[in-house]
Amino acid sequence: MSDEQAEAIGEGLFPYRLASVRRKEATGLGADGERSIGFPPEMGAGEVTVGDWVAVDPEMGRVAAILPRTSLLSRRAAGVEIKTQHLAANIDTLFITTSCNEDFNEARLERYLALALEADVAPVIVLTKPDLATETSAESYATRAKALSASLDAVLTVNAKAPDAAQAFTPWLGEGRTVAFVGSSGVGKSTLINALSEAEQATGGVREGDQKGRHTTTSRALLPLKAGGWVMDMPGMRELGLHDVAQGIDLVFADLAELSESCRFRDCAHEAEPGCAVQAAIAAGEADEGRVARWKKLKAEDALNAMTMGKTRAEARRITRSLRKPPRR
Ligand SMILES: Nc1nc2c(ncn2[C@@H]2O[C@H](COP(=O)(O)OP(=O)(O)OP(=O)(O)O)[C@@H](O)[C@H]2O)c(=O)[nH]1
Ligand SMILES: [Mg+2]
Ligand SMILES: [Zn+2]
Repeated sequence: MSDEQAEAIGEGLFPYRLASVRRKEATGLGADGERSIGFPPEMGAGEVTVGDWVAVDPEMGRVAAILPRTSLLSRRAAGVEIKTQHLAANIDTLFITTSCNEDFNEARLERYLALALEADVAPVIVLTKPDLATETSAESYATRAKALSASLDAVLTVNAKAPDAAQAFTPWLGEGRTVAFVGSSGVGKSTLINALSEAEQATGGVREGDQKGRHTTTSRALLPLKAGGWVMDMPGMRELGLHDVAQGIDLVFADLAELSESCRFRDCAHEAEPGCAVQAAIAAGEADEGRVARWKKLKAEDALNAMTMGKTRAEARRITRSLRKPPRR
């Protein structure tokens, strides 16, 4: 717990860390061990998330306050309506996990990077299953991963089933630290967590044809580590919807964002405008065309989401106003 969190616990209340959250109740870990914690009527389960520190009223057994967060990872919830879903709170390091096979996808990794950097969480890319790739290709995956962003904390290549799998992670673990694993189903998140924590999270096989996982982990869970600190397991995500991550995108592509400040036009789309510094860098071989294309696509998606969100709010205001108006006679 941070000092700020400790100071925010009110009189007569006790701190618990949420290890799992369901619709009507959560499981909290505190000084007296594990307990079930309810929500007050005015609070929805969506307001708290796994990893949250909460102050609990011991008699009511309910959340009295959510303690200030050091970080909050959120994504766009699935569905046509634009809503956010909190994924995890108080995470220090995000281990973005992918395997040395068809799962490796630059555009998807960049989305995870934007998610982490937007929330001020240090991103590390973890490449699993090097033992199933030929040695040269495992290395080339690492090279591609390192080229994604200067904001990456590290790129690790780890055989999750090897007896020394946990060792690579020690720099990010320890008392007071919280790490989380994200990535597609079947890449080895739970296998790694079992290696780190002596937990027994279920792990599952992958499909023969395309190596896709079977969604073995079905809910988020926070596990305390024996050596101190915490690790969070997450279900594999089919896709990561982003929302409100303009800053995160600028941090992933900091070099391109900086470059674009030298474009002649402030609103340069980096297509065929005269004086475009980004196109000039591509022509000079200093910027990768594919990466620039992915940057533009991600920015466009974020801008569109922000616009749609604005519209939805305006629409909601209009409806609210019309409801308040007295009916005309
Ligand atoms: N050979 C090899 N197999 C691995 C490695 N990492 C994971 N596996 C295997 O891949 C399968 C899937 O691993 P899980 O740990 O269940 O994957 P997960 O990411 O937790 O998947 P979900 O819970 O579905 O999101 C299991 O059969 C693991 O034993 C690795 O580095 N090398
Ligand atoms: Mg799992
Ligand atoms: Zn430009």
